[in-house]
Amino acid sequence: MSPVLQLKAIDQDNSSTPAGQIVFSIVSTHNKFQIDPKTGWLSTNKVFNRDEPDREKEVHVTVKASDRGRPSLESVCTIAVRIEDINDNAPIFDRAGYEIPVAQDTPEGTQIMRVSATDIDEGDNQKITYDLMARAYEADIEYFRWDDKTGVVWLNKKLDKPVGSVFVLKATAKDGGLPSKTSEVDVSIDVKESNNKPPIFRQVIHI
Ligand SMILES: [Ca+2]
Ligand SMILES: [Ca+2]
Ligand SMILES: [Ca+2]
Repeated sequence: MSPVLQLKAIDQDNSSTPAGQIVFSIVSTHNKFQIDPKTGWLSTNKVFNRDEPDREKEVHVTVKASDRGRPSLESVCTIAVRIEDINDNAPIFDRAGYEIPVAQDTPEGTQIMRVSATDIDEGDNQKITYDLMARAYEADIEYFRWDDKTGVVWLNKKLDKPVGSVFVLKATAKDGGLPSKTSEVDVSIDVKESNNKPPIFRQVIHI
């Protein structure tokens, strides 16, 4: 239950008579808010969710100020309550893991892959920063460079490793919330046979 705002109403009748005494109540039937009949303090009755699936970005509530006169006179007012986002979702990678074959003779500077994650929060809470790190051998990471905003990964130096070698890495996606939330995923880069072999003569037999 969080306070939202205090409603004020003025009644020109004398406040020492029932006709000048104000009682606040809620007209809306959705039951998402409550109001203190005397002070006019409006407060929440539930936890809202801006994100999927509820998408409660703005919630309307209609309140009523009635006097105690007979008959009672009243006035109604509708308030739009804007729901602010909290960082309750971590980024989610578009794959459970990445397994990328890269030819052994791939030139440095070639884009070899892109990691991608999405976050259903808003603003900084959904702004993702990517990082890549070696799981097995720290020096492995020197073969790669990446853009921490787009998740694009390039080869940073020639793959001077035998065919069949595997770089065991991990990618992380961290959002900009306070506190932030982070997800990680396995990335393995497999060194494959070169695509471009030089032509080789077949054995020629002279008779
Ligand atoms: Ca009145
Ligand atoms: Ca988030
Ligand atoms: Ca959220």
